[in-house]
Amino acid sequence: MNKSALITGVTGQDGAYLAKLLLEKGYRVHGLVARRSSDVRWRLRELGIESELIYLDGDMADACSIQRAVLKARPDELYNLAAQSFVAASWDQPITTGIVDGLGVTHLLEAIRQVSPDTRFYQASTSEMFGLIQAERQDETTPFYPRSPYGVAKLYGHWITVNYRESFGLHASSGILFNHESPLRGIEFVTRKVTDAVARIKLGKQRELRLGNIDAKRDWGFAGDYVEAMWLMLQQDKPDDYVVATGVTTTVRDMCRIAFSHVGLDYREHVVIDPAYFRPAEVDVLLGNPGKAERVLGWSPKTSLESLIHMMVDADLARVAKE
Ligand code: GDR
Repeated sequence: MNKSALITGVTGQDGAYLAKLLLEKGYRVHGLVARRSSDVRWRLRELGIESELIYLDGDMADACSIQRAVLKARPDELYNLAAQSFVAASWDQPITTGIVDGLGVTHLLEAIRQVSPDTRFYQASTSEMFGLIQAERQDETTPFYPRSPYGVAKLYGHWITVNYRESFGLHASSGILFNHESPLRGIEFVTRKVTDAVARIKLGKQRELRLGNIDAKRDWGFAGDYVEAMWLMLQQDKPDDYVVATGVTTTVRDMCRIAFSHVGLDYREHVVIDPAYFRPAEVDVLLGNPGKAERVLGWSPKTSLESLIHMMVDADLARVAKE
């Protein structure tokens, strides 16, 4: 009998890549989808897997719908990738962010505890939990000091996962993932905003690109590599928490330079600094140490930032040219 998986947030970037990986491994893949009017399945279509998933209606804010989905899917593995994941928006919607990204995790853990205690659980934790805490390289022992309602909500999700593991013996693991990008990244995030603009400027459809704090430093990896680490965590005998990162940090400015120069442009001629994109509180530097994931999971990142950004610019050039 094939293994069964349930992915919340299956229509997001990571959900789409993870669904593809699990289908390739022979899993029956269920995806939790909230009812929305707009087309949310475009990523699954781009990966050619839209018709291969089993869709279950459910909303992270609604415990009943979560329990029903867990009962229906009876998953061997449940991956919680659902979130209000845009940091900047979390100041505009702090309550929704808290309910979905924080309490929503408890809805899932309770459903597992009550109706499916053998289900293994993955929680999408984040480097945003480190926030203000700078370390030479942030790892599983680095303290947390989140800097946004998003980071605060995710910290609750992280600790409730640890707590249910310790309280009830659930096989529950957290991946503390640093920024991870791809051609399927939402346009609101800075890498994709830049690569889309590079394509539009190159093709004469846009002139300038307005950005906020381009001195922020991020440890950026490829989402396709990172979903493998999620799967590996749930294959271990013991649940645990792991940092997933590249161990290299780059400024937004240098990421722009890489993207623009890929098509022979100079970012300084197009990027305009706009205070509207500055955040009420910023995380200045993120740099992770993936040593534990390398040692225990045998995982390491395969894609450099240069090849990631080139992949994204090329995909956006093709997409914009077709518009
Ligand atoms: P982040 O990603 O907040 O790190 O969270 P994002 O790409 O939004 O920002 C990265 C950095 O770029 C700066 N920046 C801008 N950001 C955006 N979005 N738009 C701009 O115009 C802009 N100009 C400068 C930001 O200030 C920031 O410093 C991502 C999300 O995927 C989270 O869900 C996830 O948990 C973390 O990564 C790890």
